[in-house]
Amino acid sequence: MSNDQRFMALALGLGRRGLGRVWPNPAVGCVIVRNGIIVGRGWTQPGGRPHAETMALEQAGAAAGGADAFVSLEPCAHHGQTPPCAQALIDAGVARVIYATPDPDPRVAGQGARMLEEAGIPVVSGVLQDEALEANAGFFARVELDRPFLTLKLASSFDGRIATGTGQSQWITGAQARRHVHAMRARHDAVMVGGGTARKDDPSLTVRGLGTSWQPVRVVVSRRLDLPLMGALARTARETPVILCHGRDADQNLVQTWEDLGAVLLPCATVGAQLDPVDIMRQLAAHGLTRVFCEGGSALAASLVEADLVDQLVGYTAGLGIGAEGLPSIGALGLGRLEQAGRYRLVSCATVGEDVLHIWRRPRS
Ligand code: AOF
Ligand code: ZN
Repeated sequence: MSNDQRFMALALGLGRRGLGRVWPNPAVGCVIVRNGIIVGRGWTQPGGRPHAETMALEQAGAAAGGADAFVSLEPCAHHGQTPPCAQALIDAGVARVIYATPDPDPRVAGQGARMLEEAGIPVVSGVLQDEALEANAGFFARVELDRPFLTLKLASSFDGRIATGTGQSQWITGAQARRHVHAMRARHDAVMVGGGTARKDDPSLTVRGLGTSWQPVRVVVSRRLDLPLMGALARTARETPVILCHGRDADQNLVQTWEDLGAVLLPCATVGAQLDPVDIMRQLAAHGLTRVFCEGGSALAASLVEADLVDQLVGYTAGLGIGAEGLPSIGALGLGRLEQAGRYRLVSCATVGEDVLHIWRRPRS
């Protein structure tokens, strides 16, 4: 690893601290290095501002003059609540800017690099680019694909069931796996479930037990909005945002009731009797979400897998068999042949307590 790569790896690590709490913005990291010594570190702050460079430059103060700035994304060129980061780097008198990957946001898209070059500052792009694309896969998906990066989590028995035939699901996986799920939730902008799960489990979908106060948004997909009005989500919609993706044909009284409870309502298109999963994702991206963590149930999981919208599978598998009368983790897909099933590639496999954690990625060309 070169020195540039080493410092970029640090910037990337700092950037990842923001994951789940900077949407609609990317989670960027920045280190300012003078004579081989780090004089400033920054990362995108909760809510997406201040940007990473602002924080790092502030920390570096006058030491930024003549220093190298490593940023995990091309510095921005547009005027937001503060002047562009490219301008801030110029004003600070940095000697060189090294960034991992260009910013696809049309307000930046190469213009950050151009501003720096026009000011006579040497710019290096593409250092640890793959890692940067991975770290901000959510932001890139939102800007380039009009949808969030989607992870589907399945906590199931050895035979892929998420409940017994009588509906008992608590608990298939152990306490450590469930704690791991909370850590996963914390790194996503939103946790999403289908209406069936919201009705049956009355989940709160919050992050608990990790000493963090930031919460992901809760998303429920329910065409008819037939969700418990006295449930945990309804009770807490004012404290922690609840987004309801519903059909345009949902009962207007229910739409009003949920608005009064403090939920955000996103009307979505339907295909046949179902909500269109592509439109659900488009609406969530338009709302600014970049990383969505779907926790089922089987009908929503099936519609997302069928539409090939799932980028990552996170499986927690427990050592028990529930049998054919149990509820499958993914509902019917109507597959005739194996070639019709999208293949995922194994990324990692580990034990978490008594259970196995396996993570899979859908290769995209
Ligand atoms: C940076 N450093 O830390 C981040 C950047 O709404 P605004 O004004 O905050 O701008 C958001 C855009 O800024 C976002 O779409 C992306 O292009 C860039 N994010 N840029 O130089 C940062 N978070
Ligand atoms: Zn910026």
